Amino acid sequence: MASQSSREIRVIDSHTGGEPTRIVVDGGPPLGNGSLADRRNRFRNEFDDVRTGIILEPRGSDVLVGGLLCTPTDASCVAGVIFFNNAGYLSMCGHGMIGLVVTLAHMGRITAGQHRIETPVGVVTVNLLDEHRVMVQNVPSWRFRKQVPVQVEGHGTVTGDIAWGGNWFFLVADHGKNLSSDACGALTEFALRIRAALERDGITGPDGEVIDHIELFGPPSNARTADSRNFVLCPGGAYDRSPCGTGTSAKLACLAADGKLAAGATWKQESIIGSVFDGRFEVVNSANDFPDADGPVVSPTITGSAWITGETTLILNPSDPFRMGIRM
Ligand code: PYC
Repeated sequence: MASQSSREIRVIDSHTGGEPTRIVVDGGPPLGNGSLADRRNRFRNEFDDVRTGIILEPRGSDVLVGGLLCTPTDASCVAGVIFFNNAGYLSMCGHGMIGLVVTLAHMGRITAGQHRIETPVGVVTVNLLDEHRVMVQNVPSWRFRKQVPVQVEGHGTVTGDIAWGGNWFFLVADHGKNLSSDACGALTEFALRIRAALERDGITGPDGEVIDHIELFGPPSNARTADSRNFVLCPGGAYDRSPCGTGTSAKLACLAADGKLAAGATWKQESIIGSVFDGRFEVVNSANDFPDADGPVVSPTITGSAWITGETTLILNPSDPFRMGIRM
């Protein structure tokens, strides 16, 4: 039994294509009623220990993505969400959004059909297709730079595209690695070296944004069920078990820019563990809003499935030396 002064946080856990999401449904930090971007800043500046308590061991793990359920400022939205992980705060999270929508349905807050969700980087339209399957219309996605060479320690030169899909990605195909699920340790180490090389060379987004996701591409395990397989390194050093919704959006922007996929056609992106997201895009005519785009700005739609894995009350007892997580 929790002591009187323990903090209790109610969470609902799910996984989307193997990648876990933990939605905080009660007991989160008091962030006020400002914009979601303001509330995310307040979360970061004043309550970051709550993030670490929820997401780090011993209550969480490096793989877990958290989402704080918020009251939206936009009355047309059913909910707001601020995503976070072991390293900090995510602008958007595709697998997490699919997990959130299935969680809202599990809570009885939504039924099948279209809904709007507010995030710190804009409103996202989602469609609950059945109990598990969700379509997410992600934020506008675009390529910033094509085929940027970078010298990777112990490997040589790789070239990658820099693209935004709700987070910043470096997308690499010429790595020469076998994207096999039993090579995740070596792939993680390799992707970390690519990230270090980008940092060393000052390679960033247009306004100096850190490129904190590395995405490696290879052939699918079965050409009948997917178009490509990926390995995605997340900011905190864990790899995405799902095909990564924002990473798939960045990929769609690059395919559109290269004329390799037509608007409306389906791209099946397989993850390193074999789960698949369906991706499609429409071109959005907003070149003025994205003067740095190398290619069309696309509105990506990502479809995947999530399952509820548990409902828990986290207990943060003041006498527990690790109530705010194991922070190293
Ligand atoms: O699905 O967008 C995503 C995502 C980002 C980090 C982990 N998953």
